[in-house]
Amino acid sequence: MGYKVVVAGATGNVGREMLNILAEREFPVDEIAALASRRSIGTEVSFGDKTLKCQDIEGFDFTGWDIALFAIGSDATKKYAPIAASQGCVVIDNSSLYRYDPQIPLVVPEVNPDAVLDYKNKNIIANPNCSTAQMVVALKPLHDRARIKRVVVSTYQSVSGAGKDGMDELWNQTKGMYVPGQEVAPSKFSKQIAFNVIPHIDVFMEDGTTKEEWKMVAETKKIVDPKIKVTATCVRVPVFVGHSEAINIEFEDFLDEDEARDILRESPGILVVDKREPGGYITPIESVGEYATYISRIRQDSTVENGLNLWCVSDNLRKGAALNAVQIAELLGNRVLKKG
Ligand code: 11C
Repeated sequence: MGYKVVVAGATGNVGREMLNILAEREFPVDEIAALASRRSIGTEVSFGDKTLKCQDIEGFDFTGWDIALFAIGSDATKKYAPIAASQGCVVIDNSSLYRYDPQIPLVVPEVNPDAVLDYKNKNIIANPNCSTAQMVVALKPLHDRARIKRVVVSTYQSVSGAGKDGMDELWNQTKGMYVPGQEVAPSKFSKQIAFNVIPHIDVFMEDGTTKEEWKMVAETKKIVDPKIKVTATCVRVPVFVGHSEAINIEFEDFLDEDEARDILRESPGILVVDKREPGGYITPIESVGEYATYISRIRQDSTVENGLNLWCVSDNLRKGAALNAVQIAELLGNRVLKKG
């Protein structure tokens, strides 16, 4: 006996990946419903070798459904998640709406699996931001060994983080560069993204940071340890899928680069690719469609007492969103709901 599973936002980048990953990982599904907004009712989406027709999320009765994976953005989540939760369906939400609510667990299964049990508070579990998810998978085992004091991270984030419109803008703008009269002006992004980089993701905060940068700080504290100080610079780059991060870590205790490499090699969710030669590292295009968070360029930072640098790459639509959500569903299934 399996679960009755809902995927809300099934036509979006993340919703489609949720369906793919549920099928790939053979999540025990008895029945599945793909939900979307009114304009996408009837749109067909794939679930393994099956095709599902999207149903209207408005008015959908979640009673009797076990788990709902939500990828519909904060505004729609605000409307529909409380309905699903109150009808007894556990919501695993990919938006930022509930992440900072102390009552709601924010879970990365490799890092804080026990937090999933707090789902009971509101029948809702939050999925972190993509740039945080991959970083904390790498930080946690190193923190357990040498206690992290401070993290300085610069991100190189793909346009798929901004949804299909972001991907279309990069594609059309790049093509338009070569066709006189077909130039595409910035619309989804604040400046040209083709052949450029933009140091701005999400809205600006009062202190000059962006919300994306603030999320990395707040979410790392909630998931790993509130004592860890994080400072981030988040940058959009002309890459379709795969976020990269240059991470500088300062520890309380000394951690040798070789030991760090061994620890990361043994850690769940991580693949170390770290040869000190041309090509001996991972680039975002190689992470596409994969589950792993890849770590390369592990090296001592001798400019601080106990410092380490590393390069971290992952598929932002997978570990950064859909995969993490499905892993939470698996955790919930194994630890709490126990069917399948
Ligand atoms: C981006 N990280 O790359 C964002 C997308 O809070 O879930 C995901 C935003 C979020 O633009």
